[in-house]
Amino acid sequence: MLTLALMVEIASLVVADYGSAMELMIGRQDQGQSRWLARAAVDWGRNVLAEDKRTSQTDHLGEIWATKVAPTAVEDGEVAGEIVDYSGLFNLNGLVANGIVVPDQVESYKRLLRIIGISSGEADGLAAALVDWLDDDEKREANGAESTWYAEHGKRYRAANGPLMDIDELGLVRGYNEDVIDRLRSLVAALPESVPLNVNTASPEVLSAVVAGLSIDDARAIAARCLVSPNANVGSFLDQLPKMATMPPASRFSVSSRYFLVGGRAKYGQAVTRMQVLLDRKSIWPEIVWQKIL
Ligand SMILES: [Ca+2]
Ligand SMILES: [Ca+2]
Repeated sequence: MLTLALMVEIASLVVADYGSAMELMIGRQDQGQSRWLARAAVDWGRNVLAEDKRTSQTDHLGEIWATKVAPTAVEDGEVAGEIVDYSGLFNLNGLVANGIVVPDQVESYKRLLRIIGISSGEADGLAAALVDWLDDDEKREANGAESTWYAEHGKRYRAANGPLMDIDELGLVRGYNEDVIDRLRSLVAALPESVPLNVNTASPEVLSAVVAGLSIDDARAIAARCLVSPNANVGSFLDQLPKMATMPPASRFSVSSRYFLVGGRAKYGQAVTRMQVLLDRKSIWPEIVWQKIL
């Protein structure tokens, strides 16, 4: 398996060549080299995920990919990386399928908002505004917001009427201030399509949100058990749900993951680069959905 150390070694060789030609541009040189290192960390993530797919049928937090790589020193700098399973997050784009609202997903989302401390009234408004942002019509939900609402409130953009590209896009939607987005950030994702939730990596908050009648305490117990003994199949997760819980369709769940976010952070001289890449591991080699340099 390709380790981070090896990736960094390869990157360092490239960096050394690249750097020597640009001695007069010290600042830019540091910037370029920190980017190479961040890229190496992301490549390391792709390799780890490909190796995992080759050797295991399920995905859980005890696997190698889930271990953060702490900042590791390299000559004149350092590099770090981490992989987050986005198939274990609540997919905001799932509130609407093919342009049409999915009512039970909206109910799950409202539960999630309440779990993170948002009042019931505010949660209803936030869910309605997001549904309007995602659905393909211009008919406004109660307390929602379509293009006319944005125009009336001095915004120079229309409702997207399509999937979110990224969580940061939430900042454009009615009611989503920084506080709300910060609370949601570690729990939700904007995936390009509906995929089953990986119950082995989902947080207690998300589990409790997607299963009506599963209390946050029961969800914490299930998640804690899963760390010790991950579910080999969806059935073993469903068996642990309390009798009061409303059983969602089993097809909503999975014990493996398709989407991952790989984050790389590198420092070289004065320059720091943070890079994020969303990967789709539909087949063994994960494909890049988007990438960002922060
Ligand atoms: Ca795996
Ligand atoms: Ca709409």
